[in-house]
Amino acid sequence: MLETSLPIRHDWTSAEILDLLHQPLLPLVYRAQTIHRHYNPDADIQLATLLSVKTGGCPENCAYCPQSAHHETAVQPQPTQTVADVVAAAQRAKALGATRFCMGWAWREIREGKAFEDMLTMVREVRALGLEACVTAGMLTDTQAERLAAAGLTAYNHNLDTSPEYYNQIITTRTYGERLKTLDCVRRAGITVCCGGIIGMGESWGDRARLLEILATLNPHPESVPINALVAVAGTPLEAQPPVDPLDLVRICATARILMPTSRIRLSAGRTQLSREAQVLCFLAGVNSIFYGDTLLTTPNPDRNADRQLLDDIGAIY
Ligand code: SAM
Ligand code: DTB
Ligand code: SF4
Repeated sequence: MLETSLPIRHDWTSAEILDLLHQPLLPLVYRAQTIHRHYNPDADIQLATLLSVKTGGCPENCAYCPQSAHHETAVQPQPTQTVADVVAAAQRAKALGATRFCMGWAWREIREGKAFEDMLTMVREVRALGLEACVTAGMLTDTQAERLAAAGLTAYNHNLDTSPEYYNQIITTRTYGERLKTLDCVRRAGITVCCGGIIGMGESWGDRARLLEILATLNPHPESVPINALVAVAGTPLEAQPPVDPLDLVRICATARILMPTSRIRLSAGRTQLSREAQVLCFLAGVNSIFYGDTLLTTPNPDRNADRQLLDDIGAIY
């Protein structure tokens, strides 16, 4: 039977996923593209713009993150951005063609108070512009998730980052279980889930398969799956990690597309290290979103004009 006529699966095993990851590249990409075109016939590429609302000084010790207070990096803690500044940034992003606006807070968890009330206002204002709104701000409670849902939040980003087995090599200030619990709160509140990981932190192919297994056995699948290539930032414990082989990234994107046919697969951090051709291969493998704008949260992203040129050169719908 044609794979595209089978129901979407939530029972993938890591052995099956490893087998996919190890397929010859071209048949793997062909299979991913076939599934992609069946489930997402427009194959449009969503442009999402990121803004760091609260930068640096984070109490968590994520080994990859330039914003952790545990690492000495060039990122200095900044005052939290005001509602007016955030709304102005969202207006600019919209005028430049983004349809989703993602706001980040370098927090372990959301706390009650003015900062949270401001976050709710930012969400309402971004939605009022007709943009999708996404927030990433660490752990949250059921009540906070419900309030974000009531403000109109489209998605909450909370990444699992890597496999449960490799997790404590990367972060020790929180557990994988806490991450999953937060995702559950988000889901229960009716907010869509944005959850993915980072490739290139020294993890094995087995770890990559396990991360994909956890994502692909969530039911429903996360609506949005960011695939980040590590940005090795000076001063972080992972500063000396070698860059990911772009073809490995293509394999991971293709496998994510096969496992989660209707999710937006987002080629996220690390695009400055990728050639145009490598990015096009990722699109062929089923990637259908990128971060659009000159910075991610604190690190560079490709130039806006270069991204538009690339999308125009391949005739992409965006
Ligand atoms: N503090 C919140 C949290 O960790 O959930 C939200 C902000 S945090 C910066 C959002 C995500 O950015 C992380 O989960 C991680 O996947 C990604 N990220 C952070 N630093 C990165 C880096 N150097 N390279 C690639 N991805 C990174
Ligand atoms: C995601 O998975 N990647 C984005 C977004 N979600 C919040 C963040 C990437 C951050 C890269 C490092 C930085 O710029 O600080
Ligand atoms: Fe803090 Fe998030 Fe960075 Fe971890 S990834 S240090 S939780 S901002």
